[in-house]
Amino acid sequence: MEEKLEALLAGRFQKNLDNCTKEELFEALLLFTREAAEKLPANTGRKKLYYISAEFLIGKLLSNNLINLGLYEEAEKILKKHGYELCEIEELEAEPSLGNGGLGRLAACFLDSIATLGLPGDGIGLNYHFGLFQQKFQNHKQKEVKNPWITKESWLMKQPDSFLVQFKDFAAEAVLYDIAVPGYESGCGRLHLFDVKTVDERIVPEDSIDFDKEAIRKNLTLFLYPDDSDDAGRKLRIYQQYFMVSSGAQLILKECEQQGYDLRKLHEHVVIQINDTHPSMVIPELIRLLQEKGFSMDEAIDTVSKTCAYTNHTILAEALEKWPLEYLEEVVPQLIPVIKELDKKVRKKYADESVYIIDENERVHMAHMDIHYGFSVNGVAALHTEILKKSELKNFYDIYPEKFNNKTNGITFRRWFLHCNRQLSKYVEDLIGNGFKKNAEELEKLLVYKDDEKVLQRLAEIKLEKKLEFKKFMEETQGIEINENSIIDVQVKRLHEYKRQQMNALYAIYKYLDIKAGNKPKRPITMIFGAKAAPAYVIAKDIIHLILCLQELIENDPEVCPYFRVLMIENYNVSKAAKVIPAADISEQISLASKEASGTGNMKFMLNGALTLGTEDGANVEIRDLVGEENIYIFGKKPQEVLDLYAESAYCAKDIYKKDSLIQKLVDFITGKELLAIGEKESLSRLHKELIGKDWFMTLLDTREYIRIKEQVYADYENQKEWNQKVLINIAKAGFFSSDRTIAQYNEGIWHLK
Ligand code: 26V
Repeated sequence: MEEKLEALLAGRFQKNLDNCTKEELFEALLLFTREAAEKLPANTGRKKLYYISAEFLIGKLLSNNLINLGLYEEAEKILKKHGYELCEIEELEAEPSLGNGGLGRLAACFLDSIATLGLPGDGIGLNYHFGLFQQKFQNHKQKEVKNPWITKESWLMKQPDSFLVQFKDFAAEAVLYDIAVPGYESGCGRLHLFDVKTVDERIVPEDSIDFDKEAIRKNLTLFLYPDDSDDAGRKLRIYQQYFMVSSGAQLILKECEQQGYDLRKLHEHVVIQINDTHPSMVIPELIRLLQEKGFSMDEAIDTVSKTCAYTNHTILAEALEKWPLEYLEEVVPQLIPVIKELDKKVRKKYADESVYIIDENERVHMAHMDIHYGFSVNGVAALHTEILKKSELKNFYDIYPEKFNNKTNGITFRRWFLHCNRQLSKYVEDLIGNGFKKNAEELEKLLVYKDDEKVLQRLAEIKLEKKLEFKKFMEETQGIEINENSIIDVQVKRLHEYKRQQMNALYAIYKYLDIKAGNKPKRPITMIFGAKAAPAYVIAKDIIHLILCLQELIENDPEVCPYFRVLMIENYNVSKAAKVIPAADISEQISLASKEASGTGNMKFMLNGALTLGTEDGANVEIRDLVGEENIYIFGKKPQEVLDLYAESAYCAKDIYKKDSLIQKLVDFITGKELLAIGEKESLSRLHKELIGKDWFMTLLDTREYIRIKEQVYADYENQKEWNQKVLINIAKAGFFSSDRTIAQYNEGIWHLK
C-alpha cells in the first residue's frame, strides 16, 4: 500500500508521503481505496436484489471502506510512520448527506450487510448534488445552507450507461454513477446513483437553499427534498421519483436481458425491494415497459407482482404518500392507464373503499398499490408490524395475511462499533475473541464478565476516553467545553413533534428551576441535543429555538451551569453521530408510544454502552425484551392506550395543563421573562399555544412520569458497579440488532437469493 500511495502522490502532485498536504494525502487514500474496492469480485448469483430507495445516507466512506477491505490497520501504520493520524485525515472527507434520517441510514447499513453476506444485490437511487441542507445556528435559530459534497475526485464512478426518461413536456437523459460497496472481508456490491446530465450546481446561491424552480427540468437531481415539502416541492418530488424508477427499471431489464434471462421469468432472477413509497411508481413503470416488450397488461401485472416487495416505515398518516391523479397526469401521463387498470382490478374484487388505489378525491395511494401488487409487505420492528396488521393496514391484512411479515431493523457494526468505538471493540475482542465481527450474537459471551469488577472498571474507563474525545471535538467545532465527569444524556435524531424533543426541553426547565431553588444534583449533568428540522416545519423550528434559548440562559447562569447544561450540536449528521453516541451514558428514545416505527439510534447507543430511557415504542420494546426490565428505563403510556386516545379523540392537553400546577409552571416558563429576554416572542408563544391548545403528540400526557424516571436514572448512575453491569448486559445483548441479522432474514423470508 505504501508504494501505491507514494506513486499516487508523485503522479498527481509531484509529492511524497513526507512532504504532501493532508488534502493531498486524503485524495491519494481515496483513489487507492476506491480502486481496491472496484477490484473486489462482485457478489453474483442467478437471482439479484435491487434495493430501490430515494435515500441512501451513506456518510463518509474512507474509514469504513478501509475497514471492510481489511486495510485500516495498515493504512493507520503507514500514516503514523510519516507523522499523520488517519482519524485526522478522514475528517477532510465531505459528507454525502443523501438522506433525511433513519430511513436513508437504514438503506446504507443494508448495502453494507448485503455485500458482507455475499448476496448479489445493488442499491438504486439518485445522485443529489446537494444533500440534506447544512444547519447553522444564528440568533438561536436554525438557518439552512446548501450542502455540496461532490468534489473533483470522489467515490462516484461514471458509468457508460444512459437512459431516456420521458415526462409529459420534456425528456431527461439519465446518466449513471456507481459507488462500490465493499463487504466486510467479502465481495462487493454497488450503489447506482442516477443523475440528470444537465445539472448545474451554480444556480444555487452560496448562502441559502433557494433557487429558480423554473430551472428544475434541467436540475431534477440538484436537491434531496426534506420530508415535508410544500405543494410546489411535492410536484418536484414526483419528477424525481419517476426519474429514479424509470431509469432504475430500464437498468434492471437491461441487466436481466444481458444475462440472457427470459423476461417472462423476471421474478426468478430479480427481486425489487421498495423502500417506503417513494419508489412505488416502479410498479406501473415496469408494467408499462414490459408491455412495450410485448407482454399483455395482465401478463405484465402478474410478472411485476411476483417481483416487487414493499417495506413500510411509518404509520404517521401525513407521511403516507397520496398523489393527486391530476399531478401524475401533468408529469407522467403514460402511467395513468396502468394505474387506472390496477385500481379497476381492485374495485372489481373488493367492495371495501378503504383498499382502493384511487380514492374518491382522485388521489393515488402509493402504499395501496404496493400492497396489492407486491408479494410482501413488511414492517420494521415487531410492534410496528403488529400495529400495521391490527390497525393501520388491517383491511389489507384481512385480504392478504400471507403477505405481511416483520423484519426488525438493524445497524452495521462495522461503522457503529468497529469504527466509531475502536477502544471498546478492541477490548471486547480481547475478552471474547473476534468471532463477534462475523456473528454479532457472539457478543453474549461477554455475560460471563458481568460480575468481574476489573472488566466493569475498564468499560467505565473507555466511556471516559470517548467522552474526552467528544469534548475535544465540541471544543474544536463549536467552542463548547463539556465536563467529561458529568452524566452525558443525549437525544439526537430528526426534529419531529412525535419524537418529543419538547418533552425533554420541559425536563430541562424543571431541572433549571429545581437547581435555582437550591437543589444541586449529586453529579453534573450534560444534556445534549442534535436535530435538524425540515425548513417548512414551523413548530419543529420553534422547538429548536426553545432549546437554543435554554442553552443560552443556562450557559450564562453561574448558579446552574456548573451542575447542569443544555447543549445543542450544530448540523447533526452521520459523522457527528459517530462521535457523540460512544460518549453517551443515556440514550433518549421518548417518542409517543406507537409512533416511532423502529428507531435505529436506540440500537447504536445500546451497542456503545448507553442505557435507554424510552417509551414502549418501536424497537425499544425488543431491546427491553432482550436485556430485561432491570436494564432499561421504560416509562409512559402504552401503545394501545395511545391508539385508544386517538380513536376516541379523548386527549386534551389543556385539561392536564389546568389541573397540574407543575406542568403549568414548566409550560409557562417558555413564555416567561427569562426566555423572552433571549428569544423571539412570536416563536416561543406559538410553541406555548401549541402545547396547550393542541399537543397532537401528547407531550403533557407523559411529562410527569418522564421527570420521575429521569431523576431515578440519574440517581442510579451513582451506583457505578450496578450501572456498569447494566451497560455490559446492553452491549452483550446488542448482537440481535446487527443489520447482518436483518438482511439474513430479508433473504430467508423475502428475497431467496442463495
Ligand atoms: C415522513 C414525513 C413526511 C411528511 C411530514 C411528516 C413526516 C414524518 C415522518 C416521515 C418519515 C417517513 C419514513 C421514515 O423515515 N421512517 C423511519 O424509518 C426508520 C427506518 O425504518 C425507522 O427506524 C424510524 O422509526 C422511522 O421513522
